[in-house]
Amino acid sequence: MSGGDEWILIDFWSSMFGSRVRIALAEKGIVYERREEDFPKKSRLLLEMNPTYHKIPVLIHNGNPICESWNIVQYIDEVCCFAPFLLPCDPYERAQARFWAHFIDHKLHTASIKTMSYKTKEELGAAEKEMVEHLKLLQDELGEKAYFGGEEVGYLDVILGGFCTWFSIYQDVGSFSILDELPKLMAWAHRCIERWTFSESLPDPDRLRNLVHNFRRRKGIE
Ligand SMILES: N[C@@H](CCC(=O)N[C@@H](CS)C(=O)NCC(=O)O)C(=O)O
Repeated sequence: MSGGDEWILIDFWSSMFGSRVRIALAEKGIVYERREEDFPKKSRLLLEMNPTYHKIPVLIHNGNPICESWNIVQYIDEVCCFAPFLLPCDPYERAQARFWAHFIDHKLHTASIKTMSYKTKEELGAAEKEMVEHLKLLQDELGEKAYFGGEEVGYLDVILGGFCTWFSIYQDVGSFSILDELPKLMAWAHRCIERWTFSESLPDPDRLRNLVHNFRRRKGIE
């Protein structure tokens, strides 16, 4: 990487996946140009740069598109081979970090969608139970550490960090208190949000709350 590199991020403000990339770029101190999508329309640039999935985020580095947030964050860490290092050096710890990132995308994200789109009290109860179970496993993985990366922010902090603003929205839309059930994980989220690299990368909570309620009204569930 050189000082003359060009970084463009195709993004959408509310996205937990886009937030991850914003956090990683901020942690590495990379200046980039942000191109905001106007969903549900999709720009020609997005269709061209992510012809497989047509999804944001896409990071374009010197003209080369990189897709999938978990992959983009790893790419940033590899190309910007200077501190703060996000992925651990130890191969076993790296494997563990990638395992939990996969868990977040496949288990936690699915439960999150269910929590947003429930129709009946029973569906909400089941979705919340699932969500809390998944988050408890992540809280156990965090243990007594300040961050998943240890004393410093690491890969998993960035990957789960994209969800930080969403935690309050789950509580707002649902009927449970994540704070009471997951005090250590919520303290972690608070620590993250205190960093400018997270707070400036995460969506505004009020705007996000409105978006979720509008989504639920449009779907006829509110
Ligand atoms: N696995 C992808 C998920 C990306 C994703 O779901 N992006 C959403 C926004 S949050 C999107 O582009 N949605 C547009 C669509 O599905 O048409 C990643 O990690 O980047």
